[in-house]
Amino acid sequence: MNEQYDILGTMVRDYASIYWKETKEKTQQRKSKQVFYFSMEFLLGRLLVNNMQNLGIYHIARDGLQDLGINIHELEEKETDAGLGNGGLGRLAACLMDSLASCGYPGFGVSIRYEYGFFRQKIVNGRQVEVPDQWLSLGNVWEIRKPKHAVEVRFYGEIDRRQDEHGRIHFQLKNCEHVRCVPYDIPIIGYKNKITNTLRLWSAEPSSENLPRDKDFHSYLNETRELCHGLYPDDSTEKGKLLRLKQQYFFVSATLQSVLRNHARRNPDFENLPELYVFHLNDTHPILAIPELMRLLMDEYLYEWNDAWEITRRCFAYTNHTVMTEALERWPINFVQTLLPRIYLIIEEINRRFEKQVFEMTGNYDLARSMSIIKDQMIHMAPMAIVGSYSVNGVAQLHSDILKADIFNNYYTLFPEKFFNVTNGITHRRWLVFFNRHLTKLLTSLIGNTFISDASDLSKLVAHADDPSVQAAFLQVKQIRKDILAKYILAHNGIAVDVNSLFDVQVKRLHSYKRQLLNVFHIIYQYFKIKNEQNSDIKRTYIFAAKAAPSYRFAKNVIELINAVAAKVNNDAIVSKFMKVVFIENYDVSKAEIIMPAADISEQISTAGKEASGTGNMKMMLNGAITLGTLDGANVEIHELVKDENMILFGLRSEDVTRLYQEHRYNAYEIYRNDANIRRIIDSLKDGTFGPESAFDEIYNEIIYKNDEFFVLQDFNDYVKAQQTAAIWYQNQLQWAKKCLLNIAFAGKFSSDRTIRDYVENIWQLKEIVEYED
Ligand code: 4GP
Repeated sequence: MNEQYDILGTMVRDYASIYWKETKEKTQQRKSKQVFYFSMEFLLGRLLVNNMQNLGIYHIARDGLQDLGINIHELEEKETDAGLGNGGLGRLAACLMDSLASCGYPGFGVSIRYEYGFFRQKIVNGRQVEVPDQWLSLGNVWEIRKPKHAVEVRFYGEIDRRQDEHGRIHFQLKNCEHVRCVPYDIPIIGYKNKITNTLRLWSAEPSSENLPRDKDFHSYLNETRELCHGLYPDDSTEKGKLLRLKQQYFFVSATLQSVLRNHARRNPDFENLPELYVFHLNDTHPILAIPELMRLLMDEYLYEWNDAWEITRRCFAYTNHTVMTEALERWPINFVQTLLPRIYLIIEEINRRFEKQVFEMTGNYDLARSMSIIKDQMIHMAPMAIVGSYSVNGVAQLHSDILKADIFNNYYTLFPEKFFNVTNGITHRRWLVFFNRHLTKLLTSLIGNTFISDASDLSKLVAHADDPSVQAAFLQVKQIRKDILAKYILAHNGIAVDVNSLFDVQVKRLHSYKRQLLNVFHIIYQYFKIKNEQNSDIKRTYIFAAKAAPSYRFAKNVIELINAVAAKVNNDAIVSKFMKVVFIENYDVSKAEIIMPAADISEQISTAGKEASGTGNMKMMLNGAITLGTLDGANVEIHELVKDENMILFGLRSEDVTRLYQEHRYNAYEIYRNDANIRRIIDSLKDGTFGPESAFDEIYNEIIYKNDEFFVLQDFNDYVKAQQTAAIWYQNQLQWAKKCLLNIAFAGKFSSDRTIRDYVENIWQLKEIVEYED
């Protein structure tokens, strides 16, 4: 079966390679501007179905295989997820690549060919255990190794300064470590438009140019191999941190060297670089690309500082994905000095000139210092991104507004023209058309199939939302999808869930600001209530899936709590008649493809102002779920479209949260003391209801002693009310279906095709290279 999958995959890849070559040729001939999307993460998931569908050969292949007695779905299951990402940021990168090609724009995604993807999660005795994700162990049919395009990247060493006869100083690295970077290219196939772009993943190999320095030969080999071992090596240690910095420089240097080498072959100089390329930085991880481009232009191609800077700052654009301060990257100066001595000098000079510029603009020395890239012995990556880019954007309107008003306010005040918003999106082809064919069939029977290439046509569904027969048909489709998920749950969790119950779904990374805890507290509340009343308004199935960062203890404790509550609820003879709790192990793209279509309620309950955008909210909306959420991230834009009648809002607004933080008036203990329901829930963490008495201390302490940083208790009662509203709405099934249909109808905005067009028009300025022929 694996062999059959390999053969099919290879055939599909070879079929796509004709368009791959043509796309490259067209781009060269027309001198089309291209985007290079630099990202440490691409959470691709599986590619077989997506690629065959985009090439328009899925049905032919399916029928052909059937004639040979082969079930295509069984082959599909043989593919391993490419999990080269942690969460939202990585999945967004994958969706954007799909839409870039599907909208007919040329470009590359660039990253690292990690040998191990994000860890696989196992739940053992209710706890998360991490095991390696050996996604390459059976090979990867989609990649092509391109040794001819290899480049050398250099680390460590000393700087040699030499003055030429014109007085110009030349910098050269000597005694450095060489690593050979070999690209593996993966085709990114556009939807039925004959465009195929490239995802280029760089892999590190020992270099024959390397001369032993202070390291022995074997340490050099080991360190080189280690470089691409895994996604985000553990950076709780010095060694881990250094490795991560090395990874960041490794792939940006390799990419820029190869771009410039290619450019130099076809152009007399680099003045036109910004007309031909935009280098997009997916968060700050690839930010060393800015000083690296300066280095290449000055040291290799002999540009003066000012000319090199003029080219550089017109090439880069940067997206921020989070306001959480712990995620804003900073590197100790000595790390960068040691690992990348020349790059450090360039960063220092960028900073010196930037501070001077701010001082000249404002006359305020303190301000200039506070905005500095280098402070407190650290290099601050976000300021460097802002200084070196012509564009800075957030990923939903509220988030972009917060960047301007809050964390990047000083920069915005001085350089307002750099700031943009581009609301995230998801590829609606993967997330609806290919993986929810039941719903797609219903939609095409009602509104035709133009929405597949133009998601705004989903709005045609508004005209059908009032029709009871359409509502009934929708409910039937939902039932089928819930049935598929229920079977999965039975097979993997051994829990029988009722497909007539409300499927209440929270699937995303586990983080305290996303407040899975609020959801669990409500479940505990329901548990006590049902135990007491021996009855319930409706039946519910609470579904969770989430990975916690391996070193994030609180998050792991929440997973443990979810599983402990699940065990209690599911084994209670009375309560389990009305509710079930399920934690689905190892959340990844393939799991999401089963879960999203089955959701009735989409839980988007982060503390307002903290979730940059969210994209799971868009996936569930598109599949006909109702959002129950705070006014945060892209929820705000969902609400603007579907209004109060079709979404359940609750909780603090972002401005309330800011005020609470500023005024230091919040007192979680007071809420605990004065509210009997809340007290009972919190006490249950300690009194042995869900496990040994100290099992959930981490959570208890967070709420009571650390004053509940994310306002779980503050929002609790409003959340309970929101859940009651959901129950009331759910009881009228046809009205419920109408709301779901309207959600689908308004989801067109959240296609990543729209996101790509926003980037293209407002930031990248690319031109389509496609003439649609179908
Ligand atoms: C995530 C944000 O948390 C999420 O709100 C957003 O939708 C997503 O990026 C894509 O923009 N951030 C990350 C991260 O995944 O690693 O910072």
